[in-house]
Amino acid sequence: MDIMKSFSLEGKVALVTGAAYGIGFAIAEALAGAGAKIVFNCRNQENLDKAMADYKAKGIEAYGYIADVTREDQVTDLVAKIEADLGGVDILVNNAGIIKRIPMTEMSAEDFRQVVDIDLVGPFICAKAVIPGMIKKGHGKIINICSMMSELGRETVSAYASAKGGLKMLTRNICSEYGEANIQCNGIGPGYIATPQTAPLRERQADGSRHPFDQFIVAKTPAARWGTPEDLMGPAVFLASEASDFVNGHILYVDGGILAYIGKQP
Ligand code: NAP
Ligand code: GCO
Repeated sequence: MDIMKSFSLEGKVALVTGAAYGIGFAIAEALAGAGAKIVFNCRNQENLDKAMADYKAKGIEAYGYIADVTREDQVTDLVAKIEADLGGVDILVNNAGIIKRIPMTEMSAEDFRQVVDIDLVGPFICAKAVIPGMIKKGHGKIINICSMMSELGRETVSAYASAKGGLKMLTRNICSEYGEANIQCNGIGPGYIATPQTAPLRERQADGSRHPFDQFIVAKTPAARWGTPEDLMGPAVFLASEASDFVNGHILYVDGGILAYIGKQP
């Protein structure tokens, strides 16, 4: 058996949501490197235009669309376009997501709903849109970008942790409901990754010292560093490829060991 062939994505079409930059961009780059055709979406035209140039600069002919994952009409239209133009979605990466860091008693129900809408309802809407086509094809890969907050809570992230905990269970439910159709649905749980989303947690202090949270995370991570979007590239190719055809309902934590470690004595 040519084991490396099982990691190939040649001939596959991957939809990576929210892949204008950050983790989604790196995952899309990885899937392209394994041979997949890349489709991505985001909400902001400026982000889309810059992303198209960034993909081109890396030699990737990506197809980019403005579509909000919380809008079922926009997602349905996007998937229909992919089916008409590219033959349908073989791999869905539910990456688009936001976070709001607000103490729960100060958070409005509207803020809570917006986070859950994007981080949990969005992946439901996107998975619901692509599964019928995957059933017709006789195969499909869905990768939900979960979080350490699928397992742990912390101050100010009640909405995000609730959404990501729900996303872990949505992952397991899609596995349960569509495994028989040869659809594998797994999650990737990144640790603390250096992207725009976590930039506020790494900002230098006025006196030039490192942010206390930055120091906390480095002390709490056996790898003694923040992750980078590139750290997620290999795991994403694995879960998107035939190499993981018997892996289903699994959350693969790519966190430098942080979930396994009590943390260094101060
Ligand atoms: P990011 O840098 O903030 O990028 C988020 C991306 O999602 C952007 O492209 C954004 O583009 C898009 N997006 C946001 N809301 C959207 C919507 N409603 N519809 C379509 N696109 C939307 O975030 P990131 O750090 O790369 O994180 C990506 C995913 O990984 C998220 O699900 C996040 O929760 C998860 N994660 C991140 C970390 C970390 O430490 N960074 C760790 C664990 C998990 P527009 O604003 O233009 O729409
Ligand atoms: C936070 C961070 C985390 C990371 C990630 C960890 O405020 O605690 O943003 O939530 O983004 O989800 O896995």
